[in-house]
Amino acid sequence: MKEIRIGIIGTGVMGADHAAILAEGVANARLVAVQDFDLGRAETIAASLDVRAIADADALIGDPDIDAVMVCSPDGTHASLALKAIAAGKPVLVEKPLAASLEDAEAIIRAEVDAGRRLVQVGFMRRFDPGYREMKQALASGELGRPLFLHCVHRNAVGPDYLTSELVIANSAGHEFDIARYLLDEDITSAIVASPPATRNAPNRQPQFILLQTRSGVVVDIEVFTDAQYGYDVRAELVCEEGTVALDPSPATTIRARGHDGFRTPADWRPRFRQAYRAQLEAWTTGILSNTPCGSSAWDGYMAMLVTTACLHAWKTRSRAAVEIPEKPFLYR
Ligand code: ISE
Repeated sequence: MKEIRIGIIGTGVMGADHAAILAEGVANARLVAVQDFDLGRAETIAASLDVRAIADADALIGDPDIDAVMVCSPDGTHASLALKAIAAGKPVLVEKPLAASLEDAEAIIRAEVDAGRRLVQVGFMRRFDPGYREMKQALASGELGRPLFLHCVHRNAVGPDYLTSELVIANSAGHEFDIARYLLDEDITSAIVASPPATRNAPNRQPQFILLQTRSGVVVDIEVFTDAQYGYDVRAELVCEEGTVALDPSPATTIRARGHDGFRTPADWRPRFRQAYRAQLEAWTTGILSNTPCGSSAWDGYMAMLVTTACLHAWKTRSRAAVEIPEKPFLYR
């Protein structure tokens, strides 16, 4: 079977993580080049993984020895790089968010529709997490009946300095919006947001509590607390007519020490979703080879951004905001 030769744009936290996973070996995939605006950083990673460092992102996208591109550069660059990959006819896995503005996301959708094929996948890796997949299967089996509530918790140990109350919604909560649409298989149509006061550990941002409702009426509540101190913790429970299904965070081992009995929480999302990142890469490259795109499409990335926009409006106006969803192009049906 042919191998997909991959080039990564951006070797910060996520680019470096993807590069490390690819270097360990992913079926059908081979990392061949990395690029970063900090050429020294790209060169260091390239040397350690025995791949090429390319100085310029456009050159990486146009390189005839690169079949597919991963965009892991700062959020503001995602849209223009995705558009260039579409123009070059190359599959592109864009880290979330798809774009920095709705206009840019819409330009990506138009470009894909004009190209007549799906080239963009958005890096909402939770869709490949075994726990979330089992939750979806349990719902699809019908044994639980109709879904009523989806409870979600998203806690980080310590947020980065630049994180504001808006970014808690715009950056972190996006994963919850996408996974809620994936699990429930329907669109989110309204949002309300309430926020407690900032904590003494992070006085410049508030935790957020988001209440969404789907088209059929399922209620989704999301706590996003980026400064929970104790570690990275993601939870989800789907409550249905006949029972519930929940993520079980307990790993295979238990630690008993210093008066505690339990398991360690991961420091951040990378170890927690390691399996999901790997499965996402495998599914992406297998999908390229078989011409069957998978994962979150550009449309899904755009939907997450529309929910974000509604949440920010709801937060600022302290009112319920509707999610205005345009007609879905045929390409994404
Ligand atoms: C980060 O960008 C992520 O993607 C993580 O999954 C999320 O937990 C974190 O809050 C975001 O800042």
